[in-house]
Order: sequence, then C-alpha cells, then structure tokens
Amino acid sequence: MPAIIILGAQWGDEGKGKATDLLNTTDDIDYVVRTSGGHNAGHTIVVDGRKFATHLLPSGIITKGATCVIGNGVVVSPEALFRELDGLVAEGVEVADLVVSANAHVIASYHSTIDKVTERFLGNNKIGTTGRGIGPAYADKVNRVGVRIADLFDEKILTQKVTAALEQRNHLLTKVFNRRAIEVEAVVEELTGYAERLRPMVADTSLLLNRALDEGKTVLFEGAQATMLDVDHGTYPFVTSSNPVAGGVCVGGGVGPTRIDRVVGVIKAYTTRVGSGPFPTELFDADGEALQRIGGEIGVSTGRTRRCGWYDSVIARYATRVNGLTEFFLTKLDVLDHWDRIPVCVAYEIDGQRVEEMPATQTDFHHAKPVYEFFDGWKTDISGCRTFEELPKNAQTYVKALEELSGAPFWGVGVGPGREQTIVVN
Ligand code: 2SA
Ligand code: GDP
Ligand code: MG
Repeated sequence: MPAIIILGAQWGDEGKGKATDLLNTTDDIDYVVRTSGGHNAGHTIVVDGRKFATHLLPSGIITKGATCVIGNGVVVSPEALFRELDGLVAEGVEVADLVVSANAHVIASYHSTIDKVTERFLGNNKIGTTGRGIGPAYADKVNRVGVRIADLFDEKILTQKVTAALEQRNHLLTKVFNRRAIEVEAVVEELTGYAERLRPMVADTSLLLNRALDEGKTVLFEGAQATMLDVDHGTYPFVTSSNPVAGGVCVGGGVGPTRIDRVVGVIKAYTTRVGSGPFPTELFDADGEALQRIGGEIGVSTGRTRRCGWYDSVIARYATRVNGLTEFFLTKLDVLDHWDRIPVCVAYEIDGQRVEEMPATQTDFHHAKPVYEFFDGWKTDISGCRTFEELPKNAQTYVKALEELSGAPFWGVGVGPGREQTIVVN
C-alpha cells in the first residue's frame, strides 16, 4: 500500500496524530508528509505514557525511521519550525530527518499580526483563528504576493517580494486598522536569519515523493485540520484557509490522485469544534461539560476549550463523499464509558423537513436541528480492550451502528490515547 492519506473527518482534533503514529510504527512507512496548514495544527502522540505534541512538523518527527516532509501546500513559519524542532530535541527526542519544499509559502511575523488585528476588528463575527498567521499567509499566496521558502536564499528577490506584499498590507494596517506600518528591512532581516539553517533541508518534495512512489516506497500523508474546516467544503467562512480534504493532499504534496491507495478519515466517537461557526449537535449542558472534561478537549496549540457534542453521521457521510474515504479510524470510544444512553445524530430537521445529507447551503446548515437515535451505554472501562470481541456488547453495537451510518468501513477503534490502545477491526 504505497500512498495513504490520513485526514480529519470532523472539525479537527480527531486523533490524526495517534493514527499517523500507529501506522508509522506498525507499517513500513518511508515518508510522513504534511501537505496543508501550518503551525495551527496540534497533533498529540502518546508513547509509553509520554505525551508529545507537534504543530507544524509531521508526527513522524518523534520516531526516527521515516523521513518527514513539509510539502508545497504548507505555510511555514521558520521561527515556529526551529522552535518546535529544538523543543523536541530538548525533550530528548531523536528527531527524524526533515525535508522542506522550496515552494512552500512562508509565514513571517507580520502575518500573525494581521491575523490577530483582523480578528479583533471582526469582534463578535470573528472566526476564532489560532492567531498563527495562517489565513493572511494563504491570502498572500493566492494574491500572488507570497514569499516562498526558495526566496529566502536570494536577498534581492526576497526584498522585492516583501516590498510587494507589504505595499498592500501596510495600506490596510495604517489606513483601516490605525496601526504602524511594517518595515520591509525588518522582515527581510527576520527571514534571512533562518536561511542558512534551512538550506540543507530544502528540496523539490514533489519529485522526491513521486520518485519514492515509483520505487515502491510507502508514503503517509498526515492531514491537518479537517473536512469541516476546509475552505471549499467546510462551514465557510468559519474554516481554515486551506484544503485539508483528500484532493488538497494531492495539490499540497505534488502527487496525482491516481497514486493514492487508501484514504483514512479519522473520526471521534462524538464531535468537537474549536473556534466559531455552526455545530448542529453541540451540547450546552452537563453532557457537553462531561465530554469536554473526560475527553480532555483542550486545544493543543492555543489551550482553548473545545465545544463538544454527539456523533453526527450526516457529517461522517459527507466526509466519506468529499474525500472518497476508503475507511475510518474511530477514536475516543473510551470517553463514552460513562453514559447510560448515547444519542447519535442520524439526520437533520431543517424547516420541518428531514434531511439525510449535508445541506447544500450554509443558511440551511445554520438551521439544521439534529434528529437523534439512542443507543444503550456500556458503563464499563474499555481502555484495556484490544480486540473487538473484548468490547462490551453495547459498545460493539454502537460501533457497528456508526459504521453502518457513516458510509465506509471502520479500520480501527481507539480506546485510549496510547499507541497500543487500539483495536484493529478490519
Ligand atoms: P486558522 O488559525 O486560520 O487555521 O483558524 C481557522 C479555523 O480553523 C480552526 N483550527 C483548528 N481547529 C481544531 N484544531 C486545530 N489545531 C489546534 C489543536 C487548535 C488549538 O489541535 O488543538 O490549539 O486551538 C485547528 N487549527 C485551526 C480554528 O479554530 C478556526 O475555527
Ligand atoms: P489531532 O489534531 O487530530 O491529531 O488530535 P489532537 O491531538 O488535537 O487531539 C486528540 C486528543 O485525543 C489527544 O489528546 C490524543 O492523545 C487523544 N486521543 C487520541 N485517540 C484517543 C482515544 O482513542 N482515546 C482517548 N481517550 N484519547 C485519544
Ligand atoms: Mg489537533
């Protein structure tokens, strides 16, 4: 199985880090690749009780073996990159090799400034971004005034590009936001400061990955954010500024769709979301608080509390459709150990009509009310279960029901954060 995509099927934080780590340590993976987003991701890996978090780096970085790749579709803050690498080394991690695409776009400190100022300006209508400069960096890229990693090695070109980018940004900052203009020289100095350390890591990663696939090597694409945060397919405008769906992986990795063999959607046994935007199964009661507390639902990068709700199979079916999922990996089933009865959203009610598929418009999605089916809980600690048969009967019924509703087979089930706390079903 040479090319595998792992991606988020809900609003992120489904356990993509754990799923990536699991495949990386049980299968023979040669490359672990990030293809979208930046250091707004927060992927957690728990090995022998030790917890590691990655933000910009692929999760494979903590396991020496596979080469890690940051693809052209990623927005890279060199400052965050080296802070993260140095942090892991300081923790005693023997980090894996890292290759960075020459065509990846750069996040400079002004992108983060603009991100935060814009959010403040939006007030109650804010997106709830991570403030990492992700949106402004992608905006520069699409607006054709972005700086790419390769530009850091030629000061003259870098100066030209930063000048062009800041011409527009400074107009906005000074005239609309009443802020001081950002100086070109300061940005050029900031960025060239990373050039020497970056240079040996930089390559044509599309060529690297395509050659690897030609040679029968195995490439694991580790998605960041998730389907419902996709700028095209998510709950726009409450989304991130990239395409975390399977199609975006091909664009951001420089590989064609015909090379992909498996597309795994990681999905939680309930739902969470961080930031603003619609969320039909969101709970505002003691159940929501309990899911948040028991599930430890706190943002890995920003420390924000995540909003919680029940499993939404309309979203699962949508994720199957827009990503062409070949399978799901269900996580955090153990968090539901404590409930007598577990609701699952099987459809929506919109203006009195039952709707089984994701509504075509955001207005309808904002009005969607969940239609629930109820399943008996198991009220047993399942964190030690290692086979499907060891799970209590009610947990088996719950998993089978979700699988039936979600549109693709369940490959595995997570019963705890640890690498070994996994049941392989299919
Ligand atoms: P941005 O910063 O422009 O990408 O924010 C836009 C929206 O995307 C959401 N977003 C996320 N949602 C869940 N998890 C993310 N990663 C971190 C984590 C988040 C954190 O793993 O916990 O630490 O808060 C992530 N990154 C972006 C964001 O909340 C906005 O809704
Ligand atoms: P990602 O962004 O998709 O990689 O997910 P995060 O790391 O942001 O959040 C997932 C959280 O759930 C992390 O704290 C993981 O350690 C944890 N986790 C992953 N799988 C399981 C599971 O099956 N059970 C439990 N209890 N925790 C899990
Ligand atoms: Mg996360």
